[in-house]
Parts: sequence; C-alpha cells; structure tokens
Amino acid sequence: MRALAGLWVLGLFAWGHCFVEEQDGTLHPRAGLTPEPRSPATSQPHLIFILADDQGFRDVGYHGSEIRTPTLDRLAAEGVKLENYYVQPICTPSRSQFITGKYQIHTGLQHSVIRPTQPNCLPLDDATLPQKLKEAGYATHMVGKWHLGFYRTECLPTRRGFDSFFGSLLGSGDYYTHYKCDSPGVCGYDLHENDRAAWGHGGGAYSTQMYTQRVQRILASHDPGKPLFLYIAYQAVHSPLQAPGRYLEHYTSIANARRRRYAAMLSCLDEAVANVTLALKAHGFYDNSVIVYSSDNGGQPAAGGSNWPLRGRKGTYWEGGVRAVGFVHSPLLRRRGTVCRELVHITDWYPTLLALAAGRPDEGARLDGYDVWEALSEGQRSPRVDILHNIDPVYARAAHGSWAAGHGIWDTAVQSAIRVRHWKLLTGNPGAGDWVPPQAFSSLGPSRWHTAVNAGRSPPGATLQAAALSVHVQSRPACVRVTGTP
Ligand SMILES: [Ca+2]
Repeated sequence: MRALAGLWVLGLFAWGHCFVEEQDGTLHPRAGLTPEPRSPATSQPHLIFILADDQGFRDVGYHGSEIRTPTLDRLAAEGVKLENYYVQPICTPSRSQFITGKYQIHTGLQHSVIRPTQPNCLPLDDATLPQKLKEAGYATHMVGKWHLGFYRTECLPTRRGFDSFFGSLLGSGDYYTHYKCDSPGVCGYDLHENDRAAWGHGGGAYSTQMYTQRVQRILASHDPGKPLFLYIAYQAVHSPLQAPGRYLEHYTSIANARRRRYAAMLSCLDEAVANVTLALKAHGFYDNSVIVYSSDNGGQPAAGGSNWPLRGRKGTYWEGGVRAVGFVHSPLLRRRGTVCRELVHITDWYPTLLALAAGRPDEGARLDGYDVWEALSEGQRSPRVDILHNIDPVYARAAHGSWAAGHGIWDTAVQSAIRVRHWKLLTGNPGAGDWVPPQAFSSLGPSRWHTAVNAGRSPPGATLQAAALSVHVQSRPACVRVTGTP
C-alpha cells in the first residue's frame, strides 16, 4: 500500500545510534516577517497540543531536574501546572486516548503498542478529535509521531481528521536518517508527508528541529482569523539517544552518558517549544491560543529518563509510569500562574478542547474523558474522581472453563489498575516497581539500583509520601491511599 512505500526489508541495514555534530538549527522565526492580510479574529481559540515522548516526571526544571528547561518552566509558571495529571504507560495507548477521549479497553488497544508489522490501527468507527474539530470549522494539522497504526490507507492521519500530516507513522526511529528498525533486518524509512513517504529528508535533519520548522511553515501560511488545531507530537525524548552536539556541551558535568544525551535532547526540545511559541506570536495566533503540553508516559531510566521520587517507570502502572509532566499555557485562562491539583487524565483533552472549539461529541459517543476547563482555568473542582488506568486482558477464562463461563468473573491475576479519589488499586503484575534515584545509574547499566529496590523497599532518601504513591497488592486486592503530590 502507499503508506508503506517507505518501508522495506533490508538484509543488513547499517544501523547505529551515531552522533552527528551540530546540525543546521535554524529554528528562530525568520527576520522581517510580513504578516499576510488577516481575517477578523476567530472566537474559537487556536488549539496547540504538544506531546513529548517518554519525558519523565522529574525531567522538567520545575520538578527539580538538573536538566535545564527554561521554556517549559516559564510557560508552565505563567499558565497552569497540572500536578495530578495522568497519562498511559506507553505510546499507543496514550495517543489513542488523547485522540478518541476513550479508555483503551474501549478501543481494543488495551494490550500494548501497535507493532510495525501488526495489522491493527485505531478503530475507524471512533470519531477522532481532529475530525470533530474539522466539523467545528477548524483547520487541522499534525506534525510528528502517529503510532496509531497504518496497515490500511484508512488508518492514516489524513484519513482520521488531519488536513495534513508530516511525521513518522511509528516511533523510535533514527532522529537523523528517519529509518526505523523493528527487528534485525526489518527496517524502513519512516518519514511521511500526508499519505506518502517523504523522501528527501534523510540528509541529516534532526527531527525535533525538522518538525519545528514544519510547524513554523504551517503557522506562516495559515490565516489566524480561522481556527487552527495543531498536534505536535515530537519524537523527543524517546530513545535512540541522539542529540546535536551543541546541546551536549551544556551537560559535560553529567557523568552518566545516557543521562547526558537525554538532557541534551530535552534541551533541544525545550528550545523547540520556545520557537513554536515565538512563531505563534509572530504570526498572530498567540493571543487567542490554548497551548497544552504533555508527556505521553513516564520516563525510562535505562534510556536516561527520571521519574523520581515516583515509583516505577515507563510501561508500568506505578505512579512513575503514568503520572506525567503537563501544563496549560494560554492568555485565555481566567487564573494564570497557578497549580492545578485536581485529577486530570489524557482522555479529558478530547471533550475539553472540543468544548473550547464550540464543538460537541457524537451522539452516543460514550467518552471516558471529562471537560475539565473550569478546573484548569478557574480553579474549580474537577468533575473527574477516578481513572481506569487499564484492564488487560479485558476477558478472562473461567478456571477449567470457557471464555463464556469466565464472563463477569474478576481474576486478580489480570493486570489492572484503577484510581478512585485518593486511592489506587493494582492487581496482577503492574511492571517493574523500583525507585530509581536521580543519577544513580552508571553508564555501564542499571545494575547499581536493583539491589536496593527490588525487595520493594523504599531506598534511602525516598519520602514516605513517594512510597505511598503506589503500593502493589498482587494476591489480595487492596487499596492504598495516594497521599498527594511530591
Ligand atoms: Ca512514549
């Protein structure tokens, strides 16, 4: 199929996480911008959703990170920091929930990510957020990582509501060549423009900068008098750990090589967000815009991320896997410079953004998200009091019986997690439950922290509060109190 034009099997593709010295980082808005004649301002706000990949809870300056993120810090400080904000533990589930407003048990995506060779995609009968925003009169553009399936043309971003798409259909490809290897010998070019492979970009453009330049072009060519939805799903800071050289120079003091590269990637991402914001201002969008920033899951310590003081990591249902960095920045917020400690989940963006756009969900859509705008903008209570993190598998076979006989029987061996007010229940295997102190891992690997945490004990320095944020009950379901934010 056409979407797969850039994906082929290579015998021995020379794959490597090479580091190229500084790329052409022409990120700043062009001098002498001459705005086109503009239509009267739209009453519908421009909606800018920026999704980072695998950014850990601690990996932002205002959570105490040693990594400098001045842009994220400033935008968050001037907006609303979300300090009780949840996503899903891995890529596809979070992205599916953002774009449908539904838990993944309701889209058949509760198991894992969509693999490159897997004939699966976001269900075609769920109206996506960009589809609904188009109905409300929005132009819709996506730049970055899709990861919601592409085995049929109907699954592609441009068939799921986006006027244009520039990015990767998978994830974790090379930041410069844009090739992706799923397994030895199964590699392909994964940079696409609309429905086709975007040949000609393999010459070394670093994806964070390349995507930002595309965003700048979209903003330069769009009339701010017409409402715009821009979904920017950066590849950063997911592995492979690649960063332009000049960002690495800021972190020579970090001994751990993985953390140092990760820090450089995050600094580049921070600069990219600065340049997106500058472009919004330069082209007349900013005053009527809502910018949402979110990570898609917890950080992966083995790949440089940090979730300290939260327990667990990417791919787990511990707090470190699902509690995310997130904030809203907008001149339209009633109360700015605040911290929201109300419960907010990634499914909430669908109804929240759609309501801001004066759109409405499909009749009978049965969304799992809530419109949380009043909680964000006015400091009111969130309508959300619980989150179903997941149930996998959804159905269980009865002991010595059939699937049908198992219907309605709750099996505590099933991997599941639910949060209700200040309590969280985990059953089955929620994933690796270690605490990884900042910088505790050496460049040789993660072995240094395993002995301290595998017994389920809090390491020295971990707060009781952090320890209480996730307690795993494997054989006897029980609840634990979530004591608050660190
Ligand atoms: Ca991710």
